Amino acid sequence: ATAEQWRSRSIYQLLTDRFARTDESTTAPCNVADGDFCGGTWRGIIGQLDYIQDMGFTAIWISPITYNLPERTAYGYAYHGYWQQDLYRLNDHFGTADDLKALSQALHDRNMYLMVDVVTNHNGWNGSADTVDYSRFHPFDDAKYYHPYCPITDYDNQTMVEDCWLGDPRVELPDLRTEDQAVADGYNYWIHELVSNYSIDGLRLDTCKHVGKPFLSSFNQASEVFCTGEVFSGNAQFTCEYQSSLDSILNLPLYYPIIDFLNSTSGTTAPLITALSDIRSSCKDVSVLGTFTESHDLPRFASQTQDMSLAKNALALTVLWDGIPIVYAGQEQHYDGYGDPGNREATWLAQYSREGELYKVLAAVNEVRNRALAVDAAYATYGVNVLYSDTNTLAMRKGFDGKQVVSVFTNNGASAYSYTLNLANTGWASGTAVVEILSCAQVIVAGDGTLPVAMEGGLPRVYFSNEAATGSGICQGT
Ligand code: ABC
Ligand code: CA
Repeated sequence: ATAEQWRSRSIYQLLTDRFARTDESTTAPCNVADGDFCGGTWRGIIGQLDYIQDMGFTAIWISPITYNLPERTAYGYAYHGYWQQDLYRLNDHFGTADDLKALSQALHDRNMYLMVDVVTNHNGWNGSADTVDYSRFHPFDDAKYYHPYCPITDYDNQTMVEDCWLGDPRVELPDLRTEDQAVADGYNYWIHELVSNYSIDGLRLDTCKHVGKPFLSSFNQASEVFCTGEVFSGNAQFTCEYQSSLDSILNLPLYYPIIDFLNSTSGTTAPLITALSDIRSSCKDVSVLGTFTESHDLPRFASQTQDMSLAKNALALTVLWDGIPIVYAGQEQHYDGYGDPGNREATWLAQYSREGELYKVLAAVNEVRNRALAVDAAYATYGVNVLYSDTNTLAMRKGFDGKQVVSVFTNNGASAYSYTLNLANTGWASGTAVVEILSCAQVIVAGDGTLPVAMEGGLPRVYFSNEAATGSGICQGT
């Protein structure tokens, strides 16, 4: 699928080993500190697609699917899939070729997309650089395909970031010479075939900051599908530059200001508003950036605050902001692991419960976004318009007249006092009937044209017109 097709999607990110088992167990132990395989599979995912789809997601992003180093390392096994050794062999912990095809088919039967994580920067080796046996890798089975060993010690030195090795002497990540034609040709041939063999709809490209831009652009083209790249930097200018070579990038520059605004009651909106304009002026197309507030590399939101209202604001903002929302499995269950490996908890241990408050908030905000896109595809390209902000609260509009979503986010927290925020410039005329989709409260735009927003308990508020909601599942069709 193309960038234009992906722009209206909403992605659920999962680590294949940690999301669902073939036996559908919800009690199989998974101690994150051990770094063991916990038993998640592609078949297991098929068994839980209702759980994902009922939250309103229209795509999933799974772990890398290739064969990884088989040994137990000082950091445990390669359960995450980022320690690749053979491009032409599947990771048999996750299933067979038929299983992966069945997953792809099951998704397509539901009109959902499959995004696969892909690593091109390195392979994985259990041990130090001087012990690497290059013949164990396939197809790049000789030292000549790799940069000579040097560790990345200075992340501000871009030559070093691209040409030296990630990893450490416990697990080294031998660095491919992706600037060489032979290596680029090998990767391009492989990805083209992989995408077609498994009917993959999109790719998440790992470690893009460590790979040259010319390679990225040829790889994106060769894949013939949408690619979003991981450029691990909070700097908007630096990160956005990669959108000249790739369809999309993960919005790290937005991640930090969202977290700083919402992870405590003392955060502020100003850095987020600055980031909005920085990213808009630096990035080629903000409508296809990946918006997220958790990932398998970063501390869970709930490891920073247990406040449920703040968690709800973070999820609502993730889904309703510009770009393609990405929610990392477990965020809906308020998991609170702190960083790698603590943030890689097994989703099944929460029994795939749909009763939790965050599951319901996600279902509601995905539903209104899906509806807004269905009534007007241009919703995706209507850039967030900030209607109001103070230190702790931000109100915004997204979407053209009559089909807009107006939302209010606050870091006042669960113990906040109640008040009414009379919001101007929503685009709705006085007398318009709108519904607050998280509470299903009916609200009429006031005679002076303002929308009376009932702020309570630090909850986010999200409004959509009754007219645009009619016939949808939003608040029972209102
Ligand atoms: C293993 C162990 C860990 C152990 C670690 C040393 O080794 O499991 O317990 O702590 C995979 C596995 C990991 C594994 C690693 C290494 O491989 O998932 O469990 O860790 O063996 C991607 C993936 C990630 C994956 C890899 C490698 C890459 O998402 O899951 O890890 O295939 C860098 C890379 C980035 C990478 C990330 C983990 O590390 O650039 O591609 N992610 C700064 C640097 C960034 C750096 C980041 C790491 O720190 O600039 O380049 O990312 O924390 C902002 C700045 C940023 C700055 C941040 C912290 O602050 O603007 O530049 O980022 O303000
Ligand atoms: Ca590199």
